Amino acid sequence: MWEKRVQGIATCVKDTIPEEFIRPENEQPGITTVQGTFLEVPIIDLNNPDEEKVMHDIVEASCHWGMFQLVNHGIPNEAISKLQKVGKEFFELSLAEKELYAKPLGSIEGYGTSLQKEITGGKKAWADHLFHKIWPPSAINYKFWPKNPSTYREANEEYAEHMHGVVEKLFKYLALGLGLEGDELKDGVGGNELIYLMKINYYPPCPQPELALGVPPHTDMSSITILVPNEVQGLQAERDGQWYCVNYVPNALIIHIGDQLEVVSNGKYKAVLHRTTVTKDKTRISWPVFLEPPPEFGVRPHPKLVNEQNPPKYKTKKYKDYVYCKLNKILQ
Ligand SMILES: O=C(O)CCC(=O)C(=O)O
Repeated sequence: MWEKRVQGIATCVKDTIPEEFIRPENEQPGITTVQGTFLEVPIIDLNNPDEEKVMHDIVEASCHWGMFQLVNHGIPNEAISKLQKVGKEFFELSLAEKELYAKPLGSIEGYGTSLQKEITGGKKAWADHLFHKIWPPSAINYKFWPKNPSTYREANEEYAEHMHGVVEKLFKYLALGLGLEGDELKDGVGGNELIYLMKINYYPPCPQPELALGVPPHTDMSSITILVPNEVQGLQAERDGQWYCVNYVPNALIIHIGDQLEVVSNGKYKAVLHRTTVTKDKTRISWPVFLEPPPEFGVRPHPKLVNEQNPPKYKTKKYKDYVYCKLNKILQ
């Protein structure tokens, strides 16, 4: 099994990486990254007393970038550090201990490496991951939460609790910005049944980072993704057909607009196309939390946002069907 995990491969390879990780030239970050320019992704202060400005900035960023960084977001730095510490410690365990949490066939939750069907162009991504739901309590399956380190559960529960404030504020501002009532956008993607799916991406050092990708280009299937990275650079976003590095801002939360928010807003908010790169000598780790509708929940353009002049641009689709089509590359 060790040879299947990228973390294991990374410890065995010397100067060159196996062929299955070498991306085609039109995807290689060494060729396709705009060098020397960091993308000026909007940085928004969520604690700014001028709420009109906060709303305006969030709406602008969501319409034109699909991405922004939130500072003064209300999640204590200590809670984030604890989350990062236990996640890092889990990946530093022996392979045998990590494999106790290996994804069963057909499960999204668990420890693993990208599935064949998620792999683009037959190439593999330079990353391992762990997925598990952290909210609501009825959706949690603790069998996928590592017992080692012993504070793993406490750190994840604490982080989930702190996230609620950010989630509520984001949905409220995004709704008001479309002329909806405060709850209406969140209700359109699952309301109180919204699922928080935690993922840890573990990107080990890579001897040929210019040829490989950590995560290939994609938009998130979620409504919104709230991500904290460690301090190692690696997130890139597409802008006008070019790939740019996104600057690491200490203690910021990176917000991605996902596909379901694009649907419910009838295309006003744009899901961001992004990918990750890896580095020669540092391990990058990131903790995205995907805010997802329950599987049976039908997502559609909000009825208040469509009319004769603005017909729906997307079909109504149960989230589980959306996921199936996207993973199997079936036209939505
Ligand atoms: O690691 C990152 O910064 C982004 C991760 C990501 O896009 C994903 O896991 O879907």
